Amino acid sequence: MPGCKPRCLAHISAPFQPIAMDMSSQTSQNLISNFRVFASALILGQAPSGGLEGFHDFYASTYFLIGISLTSRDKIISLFRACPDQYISGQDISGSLNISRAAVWKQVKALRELGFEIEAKHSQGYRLVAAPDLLLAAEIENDLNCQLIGQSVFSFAETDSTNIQARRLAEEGALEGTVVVADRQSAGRGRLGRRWESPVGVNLYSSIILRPKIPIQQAPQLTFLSAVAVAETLNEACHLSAKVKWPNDILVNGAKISGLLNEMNAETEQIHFVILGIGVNLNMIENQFPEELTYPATSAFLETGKPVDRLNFLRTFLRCLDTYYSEFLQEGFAPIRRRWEKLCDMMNMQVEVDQGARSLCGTVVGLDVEGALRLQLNNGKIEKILAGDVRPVKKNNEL
Ligand code: BT5
Repeated sequence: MPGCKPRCLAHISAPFQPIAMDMSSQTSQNLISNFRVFASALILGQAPSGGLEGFHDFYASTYFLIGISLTSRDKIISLFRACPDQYISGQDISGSLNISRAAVWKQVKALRELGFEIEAKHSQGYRLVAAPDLLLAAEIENDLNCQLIGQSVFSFAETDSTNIQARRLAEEGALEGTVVVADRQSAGRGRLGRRWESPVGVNLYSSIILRPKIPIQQAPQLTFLSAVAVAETLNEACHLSAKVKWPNDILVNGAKISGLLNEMNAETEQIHFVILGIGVNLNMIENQFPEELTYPATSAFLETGKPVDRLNFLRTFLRCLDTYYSEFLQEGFAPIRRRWEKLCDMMNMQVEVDQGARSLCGTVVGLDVEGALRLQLNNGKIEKILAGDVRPVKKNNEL
């Protein structure tokens, strides 16, 4: 990007490198140096391209395409939301937006084309009857009542990856708490270059910019914070029993319903920004999943048979994230760690950790302050697991 110093962009879920460490070793030092090595590898592979021009290109491909100004449309939606079930006269709308009555009519027509049900009554004006299942910035922001999250919201009908867009915005100075959402991602990303399937209009694809003033080695804690917020939102809003799986998955009945891709931009000891990338399968159906899945996958709809209101889900999630993030900034990691351990599907279970070169067996006894999984080996020693694939040990009579 022009005028931009090269900075490191790195995945911050715990597994920086496939190694395990002894509790007594110089963990922080090792974590930081591993992180830097990993980070610089990523700078080379994923140098940002585009810049603000690129951002405008994408913006042009949003709902904007159907011919209405985003600002006017958002303002009209906000007016309707501020006066639920009430008629607003064309004159009032035209006065508030400083546009002609004919332009108001054009905006209303365009909103109807987007799926908004708007009643028009002679001498009374317009009334919003029903809104479509779209994640529009004005709908997300309206009365959100968060302290930090959602101060600014960007909504795309389609983009490559919300994480890429969030990074562009963050590099341009976007506020802490800025939220990016898309209805579809053409290049949704998982970890380590894997793909995240992102079909149109059914799921949540969102990235949130944070600018925490914390030491770099504490950044992985934010992965656990976002995992707790996603799992608790699924449990509250969809009445599921979601569990967290170390390091970055959320499972329902053993199948993956959500994945997190958290990335960081930092220099020496300072974090410039963190991007929390969150994908949640809400209304996805069987034939929308990729054929080749590493693990079984599911959606809230497949689990409950009930469609999920995506806007409502997102707003509940953002409020939950806001509460936990504010708590994290004030009280540190301890409360999040406790919640994560409560939601962990493998606490006190015998597991096998596959780290490529070696595999370990032990009992999961918790999470450490840096986000490593604490595994008690059969000899009683505690190993800190920083990377690896963790699976429950199958008993002899299980398939
Ligand atoms: C993840 O990676 O689980 C992180 C996914 C993060 C997605 C969000 S969406 C918003 C933001 N913008 C992005 O571009 N990304 C983030 P990982 O642990 O590597 O899992 C990827 C693997 O999950 C794939 O290799 C597939 O096997 C499987 N998979 C792909 N799409 C899936 C889906 N929709 N649901 C469940 N599993 C999926």
